[in-house]
Amino acid sequence: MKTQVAIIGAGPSGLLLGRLLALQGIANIIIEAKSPDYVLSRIRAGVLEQGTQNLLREAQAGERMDREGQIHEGFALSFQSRVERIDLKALTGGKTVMVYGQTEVTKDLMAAREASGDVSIYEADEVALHDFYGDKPSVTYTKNGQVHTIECEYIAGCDGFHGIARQSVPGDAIRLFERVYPFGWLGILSRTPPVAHELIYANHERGFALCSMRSASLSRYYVQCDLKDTTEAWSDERFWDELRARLPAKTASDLITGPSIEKSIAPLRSFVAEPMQFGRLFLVGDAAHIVPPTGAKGLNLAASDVYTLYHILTQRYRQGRLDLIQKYSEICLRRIWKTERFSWWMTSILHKFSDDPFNQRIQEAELDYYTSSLAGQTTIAENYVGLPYEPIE
Ligand code: RFL
Ligand code: PHB
Repeated sequence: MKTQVAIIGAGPSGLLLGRLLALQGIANIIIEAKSPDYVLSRIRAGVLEQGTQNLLREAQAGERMDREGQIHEGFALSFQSRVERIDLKALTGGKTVMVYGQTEVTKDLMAAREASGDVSIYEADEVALHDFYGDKPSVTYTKNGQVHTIECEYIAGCDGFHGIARQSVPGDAIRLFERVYPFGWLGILSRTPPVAHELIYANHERGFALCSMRSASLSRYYVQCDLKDTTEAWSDERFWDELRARLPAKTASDLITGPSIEKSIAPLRSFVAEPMQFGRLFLVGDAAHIVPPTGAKGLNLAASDVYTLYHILTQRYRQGRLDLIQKYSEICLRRIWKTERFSWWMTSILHKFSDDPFNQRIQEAELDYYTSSLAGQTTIAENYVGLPYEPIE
């Protein structure tokens, strides 16, 4: 098989890039290790920045999002039994975010790809990248015991943190930056109405909690947990009791509970790989960087990488611009590091890092300071709605 761009991974990065390139007439094939059902079963992000929404519209995959997604004009920070609202819209000159699940985004992009007839290969084993430092890169994989080769001009590594693309780069060509946090998030999905109309991020001496949602009848809640915890150790009852204990009294009493329909534990990590381009290979999304979910940035950062690569490749194929290829890393990394900083900061002010009460008081003072100052609220708001994209010229 032959194509222009081989895309490894059918998560949001790979599907969105594939769709945008196809709409520009740039041929691409997606190679994914898992089945479509498996990809859709991963419950992850829920908050989309305006830049991400716009890109989905440009990909002609935003119709259901615009119909079913909820616009959020603010969110709350809770600490010391207080609830302080960050008014995103007022603080950013009218910007908002959209609550629409990653599962739905993925479903919409998969449907668009199926309708357009562009090739996706699911359940591909032993995916391997070849010759991306030369002029004729290729990707091989096995399926049903047979080896297949895709010859291409560029490879987009959209295969997540554990993918093969980053691992295929020689160790001396890449620099890795990492921080692993000493806790995880235990998340549940339940068919219950959300406890509030807007998200609540709670700092509490027992640990962090988050009240989020997917729709008017579907809630997503998280509590900070120990890294050694297992979902078996957390009955639904234990989860609801712990969540209630970490919320302000009024919110706790408003909480409607029900059986969980999904329960999982995610470790928290900050990670950046530099650079993100190696000859004809580009790393995109979680393959190149991870943020802890506290700022709701992972999927949005993947979308801004896609925006940059999509524009660079479009100019490459439309105008023969080769000079932009080498700019991919620096353009992406400027926005990535600022977003890494925000996600790290949100994580550090909201989570319990130790039993030392001094730390708790410092976090409370920091939250008090930021939420009582217009400058403080503004810096939170402009990062939360998403920093601007750099134009590609
Ligand atoms: P993905 O989604 O991991 O997709 C990568 C795909 O590549 C496939 N793959 C391979 N394919 C072929 N060959 C191989 N060797 C392969 N190895 C892997 C995988 O099967 C998979 O299908 O990466 P992508 O596309 O870059 O998307 C990134 C986002 O998924 C991620 O950043 C977000 O989910 C992070 N995230 C959040 N982001 C937000 O913007 N807002 C949020 O509110 C938010 N909440 C979250 C989150 C992530 C969480 N977890 C579980 C880590 C909440 C949680 C709990
Ligand atoms: C979610 O709804 O899954 C969600 C929302 C906000 C975050 C992280 C996750 O910061």
